[in-house]
Amino acid sequence: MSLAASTPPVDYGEQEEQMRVYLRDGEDRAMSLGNRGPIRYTEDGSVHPTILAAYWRYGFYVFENVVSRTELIEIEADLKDILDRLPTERGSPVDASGRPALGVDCCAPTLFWSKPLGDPFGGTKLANGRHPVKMHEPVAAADAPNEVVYLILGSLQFSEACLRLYGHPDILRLAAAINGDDFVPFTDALFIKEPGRGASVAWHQDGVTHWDSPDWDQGVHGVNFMTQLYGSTAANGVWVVPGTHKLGKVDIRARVREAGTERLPDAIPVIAKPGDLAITNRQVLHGSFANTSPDLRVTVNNGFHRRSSVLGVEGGGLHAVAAVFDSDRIRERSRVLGYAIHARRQRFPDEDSYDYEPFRSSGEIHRWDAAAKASMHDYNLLDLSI
Ligand SMILES: O=C(O)CCC(=O)C(=O)O
Repeated sequence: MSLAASTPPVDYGEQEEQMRVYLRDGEDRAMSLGNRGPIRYTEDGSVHPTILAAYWRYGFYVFENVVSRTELIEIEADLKDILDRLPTERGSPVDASGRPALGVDCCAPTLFWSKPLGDPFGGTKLANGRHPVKMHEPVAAADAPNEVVYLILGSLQFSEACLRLYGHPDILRLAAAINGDDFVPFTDALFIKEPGRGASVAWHQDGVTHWDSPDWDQGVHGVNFMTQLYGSTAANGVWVVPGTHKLGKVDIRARVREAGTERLPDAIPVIAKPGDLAITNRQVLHGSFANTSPDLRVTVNNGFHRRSSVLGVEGGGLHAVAAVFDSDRIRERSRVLGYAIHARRQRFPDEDSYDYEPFRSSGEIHRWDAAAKASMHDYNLLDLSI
């Protein structure tokens, strides 16, 4: 797949007019909700409390202008390389140039395929059945491939620029403000929504382990960071139903039934420009529609948890094999954070580098070098999936 390939926009078929109205209304509501703006800190360096209050109120927030143009260009260059190296089709060992394809030597779940404009998870038992309703699957152009890769897990092993982004001090300060200074990694991904091809991600709430826990609260399943390489629109972006992270398990089928459509009336799209960063509470009801628009969306996705949500907990098994997460497992998975911070310091030596409290208190030092790079293969087998 190539970014240059232009795909003629397609539409939602007989639902096109309703969809257009929904997208336009959603965009208006997104811009007036009160959960967006630049990242701001108080004098003592804490994330500004009004930002955190809005995040906890709505379950998501859009930070404007977080990632520099220089960094976006580097991420884009890596993305192009990743796309060039994808298998020619599902099951193929080689890319379009005949080289061993990206991800085919990985044991961890890595490449996710869908038919163009399809909804591979909706209405299935996959991923613990957490996507109970299938989204509308518009018809793709006749010349579209049979399948596209729309999601890549373990993405930091394929891109040093994405690894450096993972060490971004604003991202890590926010992760600490939400999950505590001893926050831990969850998983990393690239979501690729090609114009006229990108798959739906049906309505769901993330998180599988803590819904019935006596310790359940609005933040127990952590937070996802979604950096936008090309921006995010109502047509290609994630939609969120504000406040649903406070409700426990939402009856998604009932919501769609009551609305008479999968266009949930109270949902709000993430509207973002290149370099903006959206954060979404993993419990908030969210999803995205098939991308019939002419605009590509690429989200660099990194998740983080509270340590207390993970330590001693049996994982959900969605991103990695289920196991009880002990402190060795957490330390081993957190190594990648150390590499990210060091790789970033090498590339941006004048930046105020993030000082991760668990490394400070344990004295652990992580260096980003060739050996570290080699050790990243399949690192996401250790994802802390809850
Ligand atoms: O980026 C998307 O379209 C979906 C993202 C999502 O559902 C997730 O990260 O849980």
